[in-house]
Order: sequence, then structure tokens, then C-alpha cells
Amino acid sequence: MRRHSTYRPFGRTENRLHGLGLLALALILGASPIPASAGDRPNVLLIISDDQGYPDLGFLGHKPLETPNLDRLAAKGVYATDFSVTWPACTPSRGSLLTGRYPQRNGLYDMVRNDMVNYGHKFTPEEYAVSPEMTLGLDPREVTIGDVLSKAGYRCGTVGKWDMGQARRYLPLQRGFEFFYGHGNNGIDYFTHERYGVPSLLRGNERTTEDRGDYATTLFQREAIRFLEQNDERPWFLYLAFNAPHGASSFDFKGVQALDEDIERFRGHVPKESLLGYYAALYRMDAAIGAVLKQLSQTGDDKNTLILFLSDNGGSGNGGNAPLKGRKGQMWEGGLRVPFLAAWPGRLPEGRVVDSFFTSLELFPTILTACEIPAPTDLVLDGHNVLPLLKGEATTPRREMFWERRLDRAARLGNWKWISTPRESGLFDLAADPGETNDLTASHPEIAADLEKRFLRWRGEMLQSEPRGPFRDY
Ligand SMILES: [Ca+2]
Repeated sequence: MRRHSTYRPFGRTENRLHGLGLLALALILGASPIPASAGDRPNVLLIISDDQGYPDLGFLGHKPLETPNLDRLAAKGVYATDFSVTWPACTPSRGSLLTGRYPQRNGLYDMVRNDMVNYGHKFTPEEYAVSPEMTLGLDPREVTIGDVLSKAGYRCGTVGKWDMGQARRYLPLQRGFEFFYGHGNNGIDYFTHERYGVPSLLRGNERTTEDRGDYATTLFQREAIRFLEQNDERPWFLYLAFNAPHGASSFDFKGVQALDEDIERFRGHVPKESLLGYYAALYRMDAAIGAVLKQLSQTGDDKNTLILFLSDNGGSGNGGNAPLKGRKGQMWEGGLRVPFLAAWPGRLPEGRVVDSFFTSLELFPTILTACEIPAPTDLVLDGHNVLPLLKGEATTPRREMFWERRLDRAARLGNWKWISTPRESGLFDLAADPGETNDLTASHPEIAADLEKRFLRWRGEMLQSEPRGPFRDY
């Protein structure tokens, strides 16, 4: 298998495992790509999962979980081993994905959430209407990828977890999308579609309870296919944003909700009984992705659709992110580094593994490049087109990256990673030590100082950028 670089985040054995798994899949499935006809602008399917840990793809073989459709996507496209999101939890990660900007630049740099539910408080409708979940969201001045694509003639839809505010001004139909079915807030009960007792499912701008009782992932599958069936002459962009396999946002259920049949599939086969819901929900999400991909192949859209898949942050209740350290919410790789897949028949190689570092900030400019749409000239984007990297024609354009969550800070320069939080700090060489076990601050103080300096310079740039709501004081 052709490799992008000699950078080996997991050492030789781990890479061979990845490589063999993919090679085997490629041999099993190996169909020759059909090139897209010249001048045809591609469709784009952007899929995001929720709290799916870095090791949690079936073909990696780390756990007895099953993701056959994602495995097939990896075999037919590109799998990245060193891909990071911009924040270790949902809202800011998703906001920067859709704006192509650091959370600290677009203003959505913390969660939009009613924390009183953590103490058992049930909101009345009147209280909820003036609560953070209803009043905060992505600044309406921010430009989403939906805004840019729809202006360029794309038909844009969002299905699933929007998570960037649910007052009307924040919802997808006001942000460049003409189709929306899902929830605007951070999470729901998979069956009642309530968020801690508050009905939260919307079709377009209107609340709906028409599907109450049905499993959310299955509904999102149905609606994604509905969007695809509404095909017209325009190319389309579908943002398929799962809330799976995140834990339920419910007073009545702790953990991840799943269909009984899927729970039974894994009973006796998971390391811990408490992981049954996670494994089952992940399996069902993968099946939903499979159904959507099948729909694409039935209409022929699969031949000219760029498919991108990522998780919004590291695993939380997934039984651990080994070989990475840490979890969701943390600056360790286990919080920031996530699964990433890309496929585009005839345009991207099949069964390729990219070990170079890049981030979710890259996806906005990458999508625009794929669609041959210039970025708005007055829009400051923080990422770079990675199509040449994915194709194996160039090295990664991402040299530096910075993360900030309240007092937690991290920076990356090449393979060097610097962390500073009130609880822990360190300097790590991720090429030799992806598990962040060997703090090199004492032996390489100049590198630690350089990364901190770069972090502070970046932070200064963010503070000098045009202020955006909802959190910033301006
Ligand atoms: Ca998440």
C-alpha cells in the first residue's frame, strides 16, 4: 500500500494492522473507479458522528464493534490516522466545521446548553424560552458552508443534530439550507426526541412530534433519503449530522439508547455490559449510513459525490480511546483526534491511509475546491484544501494548530504537541509517543516555550478578530 509519509503515529505494528485490514477490504470489494464527467460539479455528503472514539471503526480491529459500511467507505477511499477536531466537545467542534473557522474566531467557543438539567431541574416552556438553549447560537453574521454552496447553486440540506442554536435565526433554513429535519440543541432522548423533557425535533423551522417513539437514527436515515429523493437538476450538499452514539439527554435513561435488536446483537460480545448501548447505537448509525450510500448508488449519484466522514470529538462512554490518552472534553489526543474518512470515486485513491496531520478546519475549503467554488474574498478561513494531500500529491498544508477550552490550552507544531491545563501539562512527540506518556518539557524546554509563544500569538489574533457572539464580551 502506498503510504503518504514515514510519520508513524502508532509505530510499525499498528500501521501494518491498519494497512492489512484495508488491503483485505480493498481486495474483497475492489471495483474500478468510474471517473466523473468533466464539468460536473460533485455532490457532497458530509457525515458527522457524535462522540465516536478514535479507535472505534470495525476494520481497525481494536474492539469487537461492527461498522461494515464505514469499513467499506475506508476501503473505497482514504482513511486518516492523524485528524483532529477544533474542540473536544460537540457544539464548538460542529460550529467550526460548518464555518471553516476556529471556534474562537466564529464566537461559538463553548457549549450552548442549559446546565441546570444536570441537577435534575425540569424547565417549564416559559423558562426554556429564555434559557441559553433558546437564546444562544452561532452568530447570524457567520457564513456557513450552506450559505456559500446555496449561493453557488447547490441544494443544501441538514439532517440530524444541528447543535448551533434553535431560535429561528440560528436554524439551518436561515443558514443556507433549504431542508432540515433534526434537533437544534445539543442532544435528545433517541425515542421521545425530548431534551430533558422538552420536545426538540423540528421539520424546517417547526417543532414536530409526528415521529415520537421512533428511533432517532432510523428517522435521520429516512429523512436523508427523502432529501436525496427530492433530487433536481442542481448538485446537492447534505450535512448528515448524527447524535449517535452519544449518550441520551434524558432524565429517565442514563447511557446510550439503542434498539433492542441491536442490543441483543452485541450481548455477551462486549467487554462490559455498560457498553452495549454504545456498540448497538454505533452499529445502527453505520447501518443508516449504509442505507444512504445504497440510495446514492441506486440513483447513480455515487459516481460523483464527495463523501466525508468524521466524529465531532473523542470518545466518552466508549470503553476508552487506546492507544490514545484521555477522552472527550480533554486536550489529550483522545479528546481531539477522531476517525476521518473521505471517498470520491475516480477522484480520490482507494484504500489509502494518510498519516499526516490535518484538521476539520480543512473541510470547508476542501469542499469548496472540490465544487470549484471560490471562497468569499471577505471571509477569513482557518483551514486549507487537503485534496492534494488525500490524493497523495502533496504534503499536509497544516503546520500549526491551536486549541482552547476555558483554561485548557494546547498547541501543535508538526509532531510536537504542547498541553497546559490547571490539572496537567506537558510536551510530547506524537510521532514517537501518540499516547502522550513521555513528557519532554525538561529535555526540550525551548520547544515547549516556542509552542506556548505560538499559542499566545494565535490567541492574540483571535482576540483581535472581528468579535462574534454569543459568549464574547464586546
Ligand atoms: Ca460530541
